[in-house]
Amino acid sequence: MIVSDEVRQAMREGRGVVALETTLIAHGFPPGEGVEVGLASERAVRDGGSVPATIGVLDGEIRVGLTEDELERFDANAIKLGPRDVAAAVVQRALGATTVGGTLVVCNAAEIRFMATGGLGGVHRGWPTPPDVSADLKALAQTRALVVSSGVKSLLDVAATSELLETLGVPVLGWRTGSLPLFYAAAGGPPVSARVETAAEARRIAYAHWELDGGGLLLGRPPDQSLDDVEPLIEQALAAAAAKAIHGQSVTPFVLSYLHRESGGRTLAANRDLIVGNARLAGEIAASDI
Ligand code: PSU
Ligand code: MN
Repeated sequence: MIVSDEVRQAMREGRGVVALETTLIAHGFPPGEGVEVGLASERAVRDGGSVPATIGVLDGEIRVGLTEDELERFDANAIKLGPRDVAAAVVQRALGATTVGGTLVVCNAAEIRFMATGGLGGVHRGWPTPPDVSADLKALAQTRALVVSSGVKSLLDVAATSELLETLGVPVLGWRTGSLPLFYAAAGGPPVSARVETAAEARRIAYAHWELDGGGLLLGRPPDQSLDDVEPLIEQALAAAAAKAIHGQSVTPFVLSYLHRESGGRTLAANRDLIVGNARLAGEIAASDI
């Protein structure tokens, strides 16, 4: 694992460090736009007072903290790396973009305690056909990290995912809300386990959970601009994926790009804005005083 000088120094000085993933850069947006979102997220972490640590696998190494040139290499050719895929990508020198789960296993090794993303993976609709549950959930349960997201991606079965998070003992915090955000939409999700009002409060809950030997926590931040009419389009996108027999790791990228296209770019703008907002909040939490 290679930790950049900046991230290494920030950790030595006890500054806030926020991990960012590369799957959304490589597979969450049209070519070129993912990199812009990644760079904007890094700036947002800095605006929040912390240092960004974007994570991926490059040239046979796990990298924690990337330069702009390095970040630009994470295009659609990158393999999507969940927790089980990182080791093989390193040994086989693949270009690998880490998912939330893949990023969290690296956070565990690097002792990074905060991360931001757009939406967590979870239980796919229709379970057990397909029997598809994102490895993000197990990785989150096992890693001492607080992940800021706009809830769980709403192309999933959000209610089932929320139940599974409870079973796994993952605290689900709501950022100034009592319900888990629905990714594009702010309201209507299942209840959170605790509502928080300030960055310092979120941080204190995370550290109190870790003192009890707990693992990861999810903090759901509602999107600033709620898109409340996307559900019919999500159903269309899932039907299109099924008709094309798309399954496994390809489902999420297919559905996101379908929505971006068919919504005339509205979901794309919403997705970008919520990711950047989550990065900013994670930066504030990581930098806040206990
Ligand atoms: N958030 C976004 N866009 C994304 C993702 C999150 O706004 O593309 C990615 C994350 O990397 C997450 C992955 O871990 O989607 C979930 O993929 P799957 O459903 O295959 O586990
Ligand atoms: Mn899956």
